[in-house]
This record gives sequence, structure tokens and C-alpha cells, in this order.
Amino acid sequence: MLRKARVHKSGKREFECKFEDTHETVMATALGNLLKGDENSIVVGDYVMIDEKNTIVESLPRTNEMYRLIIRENKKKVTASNCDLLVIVSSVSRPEYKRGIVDRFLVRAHQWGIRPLMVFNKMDEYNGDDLDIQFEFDRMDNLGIECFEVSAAHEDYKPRFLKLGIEDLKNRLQHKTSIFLGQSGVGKSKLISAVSDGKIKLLSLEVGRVGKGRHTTTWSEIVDCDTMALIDSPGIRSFGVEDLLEEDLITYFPDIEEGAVQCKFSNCSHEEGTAGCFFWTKLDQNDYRTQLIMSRLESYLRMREEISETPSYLKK
Ligand SMILES: Nc1nc2c(ncn2[C@@H]2O[C@H](COP(=O)(O)OP(=O)(O)O)[C@@H](O)[C@H]2O)c(=O)[nH]1
Ligand SMILES: [Mg+2]
Ligand SMILES: [Zn+2]
Repeated sequence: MLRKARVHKSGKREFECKFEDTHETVMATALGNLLKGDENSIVVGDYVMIDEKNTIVESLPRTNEMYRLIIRENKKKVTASNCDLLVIVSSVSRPEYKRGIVDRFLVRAHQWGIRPLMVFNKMDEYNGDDLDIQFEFDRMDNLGIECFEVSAAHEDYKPRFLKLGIEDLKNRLQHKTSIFLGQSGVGKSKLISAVSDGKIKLLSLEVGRVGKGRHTTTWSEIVDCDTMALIDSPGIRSFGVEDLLEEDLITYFPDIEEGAVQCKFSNCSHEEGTAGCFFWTKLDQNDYRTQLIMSRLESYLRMREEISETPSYLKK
């Protein structure tokens, strides 16, 4: 008899799986043909069928995949699957809030087909002189992204600027699988502990902290408690987008795409000073809403430049 299970941790040949019915955990191996060619053929988040000998005999279709393209090897490196939410964690104190990195995570959310949420953490240390949280909130709100104002270190912290706080975040995560993404040090592990009411201990979260650069980074594992499944991601120092195709990038910026169709020339580069560009010639640059959209355009242009540095023939 075959039983359905979910992969919670993946090694080279062994997989820690949790049965759907009894919730017990087993170490399973996998039939060779499931692993052939690609070491990522079974990843964290996958649903699998396991036989009596604890062998994975089938990997079920995925609803989505978190992945990067390895351009030179012409391979897709899948690191996790079947996730509902991408929780973008940022810090409003130290490390400094980086708008460009947030926009990079949003691009991935689009590419991977996963709904993003935005968390402003360390609000106990918020200083309005260095960061205008209202502006950062408004540019997310414009995109329909829910924002949460929290302090993972002070669980009784109540939001002062935004509507939603830690209790709302806990509610959103119920019965979902969520991936936490953010720079190292923003408080992902602490936040996971907080939203799980301490059921998921920080200790177990430190183990996954092995990745050095973007190429060695792997999703650690699914940790779960009663009703939520969470994936912490090891410290990511940079979040390059050079594996994307230039023509796809704009589809991950629906707000920029909307403005771009109003440019006078269809092949407009949207760079500052371009004649007939909607963004630079039609919008009132002193207007608050213009400033929101221009901050998104800035991210778009920077990513496009990065992508253009990798020749597209390498991406076919
Ligand atoms: N003041 C303050 N410190 C925090 C908060 N959340 C996390 N920290 C601290 O920030 C540091 C990094 O947290 P950690 O959860 O390891 O970040 P990670 O690298 O994203 O997993 C630790 O020293 C935490 O105690 C917060 O809300 N307020
Ligand atoms: Mg951590
Ligand atoms: Zn333009």
C-alpha cells in the first residue's frame, strides 16, 4: 500500500518525509529514476508516494516551484515547491531597509507564482529620520501587497503606522506553507519563532544557516507546528536576477508595464530624458504618486541593466 507524504528535508539520497495521515516522520530513499540527472528532482515541499519499505516511488505534480536558472549549465535549479506565501521580511533599523532588494523578491514572487506578503520588522527600533515607512507601505499597497508592522523581539508590540500587526500575520499563515525571505539579520528566525508562539525554536532554525553566497544557498527545511508550515531561508547576501530574460522582466512589474504602454515610442527605454517617455514627460514629478511609481521604475531599470550584462544567447 502506498501512502502520501510531504518532503520536509532533502539530502542527496535521503529525504525526511511526513505522512499526511498520521503526521509521523520517516527517512525515505527514492527510486533511482526519480533522482536521475538532476539532484533536485525531489525538493522540500514536494508531495510523494511512499511504499512499505520507505521508498519514494512517485513524486506528485507541483503547484509551483521556487527556482533559479543556472544559465551556463542550461538547468533549472528548483529549491522548494508547493508554497502558498512568500513572506518578505525587512528590518527598519539594522540591517538597513533596502528597497531594491524588496523589489527583487517581488520579481521572484511573480516568476514563481506565489503570493507575497511584506513584513516590516524591528519596529521597536524605528526611527522616522532614516526611513519613511509610510512611503514604503504605500508603494507596496499600490501593488496590492499586504504589509505587517511588527517587532519579533517584542511580541506585544502594537502597530503604530499601519493597520496590520503580528496577530494578523499569524492569522494569514494558518493552514498555509510560507517561505520567509530577507537579508541576513532582518529577523526571519526570530519572526518564525514569534508567529509559531515559540513552538518552533530558534535552535532548529540556526542549523539551516549554512549558505554563503547565492550559489550555495539552499532552502533548509520545512518546520511546522499545528497549523502552519514554514520554510526559513539561510542568509542570502545578494539576490541577482541575471538568470531572467530581459523581455520577461517587465511582466513582473505590472505597474511599470501599465505606464510603459503609454510611451510615445513602443521601444522606449524609459531612461531619464528619453523623448516621449510617459514616466519622465507626462507625470508630475512633484506628485506623491509619481514618486511611488518612479521608485519602482528605478528598481526596474537597475535590474534590466543587470540582466543585459548576461548575453541572451546563454539563456536559451
Ligand atoms: N530590536 C529588535 N531586534 C530583533 C528583532 N527581531 C530580531 N532581532 C534581532 O536581530 C538579530 C537577527 O535575528 P535573526 O532572527 O537571527 O535574523 P535572520 O538572519 O533573518 O534569521 C538577532 O540578534 C535578533 O535578536 C526585533 O523585532 N527587534
Ligand atoms: Mg535565520
Ligand atoms: Zn518610456
